[in-house]
Parts: sequence; structure tokens; C-alpha cells
Amino acid sequence: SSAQLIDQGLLADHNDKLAARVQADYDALGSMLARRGQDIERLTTLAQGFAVAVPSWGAGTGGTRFARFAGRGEPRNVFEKLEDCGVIHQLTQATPAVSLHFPWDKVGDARELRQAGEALGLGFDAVNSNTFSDAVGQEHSYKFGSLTANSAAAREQAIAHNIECIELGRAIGSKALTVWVGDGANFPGQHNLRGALERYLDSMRAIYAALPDDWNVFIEHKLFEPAFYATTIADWGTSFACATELGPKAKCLVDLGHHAPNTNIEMIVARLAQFGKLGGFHFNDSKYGDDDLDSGSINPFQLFLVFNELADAAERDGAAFKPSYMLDQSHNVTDPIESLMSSAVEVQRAYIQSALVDRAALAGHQQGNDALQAAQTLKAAFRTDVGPILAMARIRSGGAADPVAAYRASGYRDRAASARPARAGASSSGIV
Ligand code: LRH
Ligand code: MN
Ligand code: MN
Repeated sequence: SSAQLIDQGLLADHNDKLAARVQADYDALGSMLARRGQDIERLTTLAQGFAVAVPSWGAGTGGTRFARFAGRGEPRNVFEKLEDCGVIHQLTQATPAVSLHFPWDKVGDARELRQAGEALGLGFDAVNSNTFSDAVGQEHSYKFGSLTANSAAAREQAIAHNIECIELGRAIGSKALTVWVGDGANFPGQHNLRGALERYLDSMRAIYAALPDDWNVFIEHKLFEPAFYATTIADWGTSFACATELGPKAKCLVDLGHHAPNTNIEMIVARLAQFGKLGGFHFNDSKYGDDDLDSGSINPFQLFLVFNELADAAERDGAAFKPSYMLDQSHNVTDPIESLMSSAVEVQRAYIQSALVDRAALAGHQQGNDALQAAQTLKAAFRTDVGPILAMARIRSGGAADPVAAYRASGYRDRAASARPARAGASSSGIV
């Protein structure tokens, strides 16, 4: 069994105090759902099986390009980040894996990471490479690009880093590499648009060739920033074309914040699923761009609609359909542990709401061109408060009825603050 960072007795007391309320709400919801022909126990089992990975870089306070206001007791290294991720999983029982980012999370011997994860009951999802900033002491700068750089030496170095990430990932049991590059141009004419993508593909071919048989590489697109005029991998079309060009192990990763406002992201999800290229997600929310706000905090209906497409794909493709679910957030004004727990629960909520959609009725309304009833069928699921199902799932799995309340009662942040004294100018992510 794994180390428990929140006292089990405290957790039991917390759940005991809320048990009667959760049970009453659960019973009321259960009879309401039964009248709609839904079995609440089926949904609770689904909720217990749900998992979304936590980004190691989310455990610290993020900051913006203007400033970073450090939080108390921030993790100072990957092992402390893993401890915080352990707490998130202990209380939510929905985040059994962590997504690491190299070189931020690099340690001398990667097997130590695996052991630290095991001790906390955590596995590892996709590993992320970083060629969007220069690591201390690296020979060639990525100022003018990495996998697309004009400099062959910079490209070689970026390829070697990605291959090293695969090696590190193998040591910890990951099965995928996520590649996001900030490469692109800030000025019209700065680079040859087609030439840059050709260089990207050449570089990615070398990385692809280093993938173990049971690995995938996820291509993460992003509309803009840091390249404000022309980002090389700006959209799902480019991502899809590159994944197709590279081969079956290459798939697309959808970070919800990486699109223009009002983009129909659920349709992108449907398209990628249709063509077998949906590799995974970075869940977060946004109002304007790559805001990295908590999942479901701005547009929970969009998150639900994404999961509605995932439910459709799962129904069509069965077990073969298995995209990776990861959070990717940055926290400036909240305790990162609280935000990550809330977000994991929001994503799980969207999943359960999508499981409530009466798919046969929806298909009937679509066939009959009854737009109003089709929309109402989705809304009926979205409007249902599935909170009692999520709480019951957590209690049954050994988590907390109310993760944020249990976390606050535990005093974990105070203990972390004394165990991890602040360093001037410290940055958890490496972005200073
Ligand atoms: C880029 C991104 C990508 C990075 C992470 C730190 O905006 O979404 O996933 O790896 O942020
Ligand atoms: Mn991302
Ligand atoms: Mn991003």
C-alpha cells in the first residue's frame, strides 16, 4: 500500500461527518434517475473508473510573463511535486498518474522517480519535452526555433532532447511523448512557412524512429504564443497532417486553451476521433487564449460537449478508443492542489454527465430533424447535478466526500510551508 499524506483518521472523520448528507442526496438523485431509466450504480462505477493525469508543472504557482507571486510551501523539486500529486489523488481518487516535463523534472536516476511514484500510488502518463526554452548550459539556443530551426545543430540538439525524454519515460513506465514546440515566426517573411514545416517533419521523423513499439507521440498544436505571427503547429489541421505523415504511432493532442475563442473544439475532437488520430487532451479552460484556467471554470458546457463526442467515439470504437486525459493548468491566485483537485472533479463531472445522455433518443431526434429535442436531450444531461455520484464514488474508493474541505482541514499546506521554506526568486516550473 502507498504512503498516505493526509491522515487516514482525519479523512474518515471528514467522510463520517458528511456521510448522511451524501447518502440522502445520492438516494434522491438515484430515484430521479431511475424515473428516467438510468441506473445510478452504473454511473457511480463509471465515476470510480475515471482517471485524469496531473501535470507536475501545475503543482507550483505558475505566474504570467509579467510576474510570479509565489505560493506558500511550493514544491521545490519533482519529488515534492509528486507528494502534492499524491495528495490530489488520495482525496479525489481520480488522478492516479502524473505527466512529467523534462528537463524541469529531470533527476540523476529516473528510476528514483518511478520509486517515488510507486510509494505514493502514482503512475506516469505522457512525458513532455521542452524545446521552448533554453536549459541552463545548453550549447545551441532555441531563440530562433528548435525542431524547425534553420541551424542544423539546434535541430539535432532538440531531436536528441526528445529522444532522451523517451528514454526517461521508459524508465518510469510512460507510454507516450508529448511534443509541443513554440517554433514559428513573429514577422511576415521571417521564415519560409513551408520550409519550416518541412524541417519540423524531418526532425519529428527522427524522434518517431526512436519510439518503442508500444509508444505514441502526441503532437500538441497551439494557435499562437510565443510565435505571434505564424506558429508552425498552429492548428489541428497541421497537427493531423503531420501525424498522418509520420505514421500510426503519431497522434494529435488537444489542449483546450490552444484555440481561438469560440472555436468548436468538440467538432475537432469528433474529427480526430473519426480518423483515429485523437491521442489525448490537456484539459483546462480559457476566456481569451492559452489562459490555463481551471477546467470547467469558464465554459463547463463546452467540456460536457467534448465528453459527449468522446462518448459517441467510445460507443462506435469500443476499447480501441483510449485517448490520454491530462490536465494542463497554471495557477496564479489559488492553491494549486485545490485547483487541480477541483479540475479533476470537473472533468470527471463532464464524463458522468455525458454518460447520462440518452444516445438512442438523441439519434432519433437527429434522424427526425428535431433540432429542438436533440438540443434538449443534451441539456437534460448537462443540467443534472451529478455531484452526489462523484462524492459517493470518492467515498467508496477511499477518497474524500469533499476534497477541498478535507484538504483544508488537514493542514497539509501549513506543513508544506514549514518543510519547504521559500527561496527568493524560486520557480517551480523553471520559468523564472
Ligand atoms: C504550451 C503548453 C504545453 C507545454 C505546457 C507547459 O502552452 O500547453 O503543453 O508543455 O504548456
Ligand atoms: Mn498543453
Ligand atoms: Mn498551453
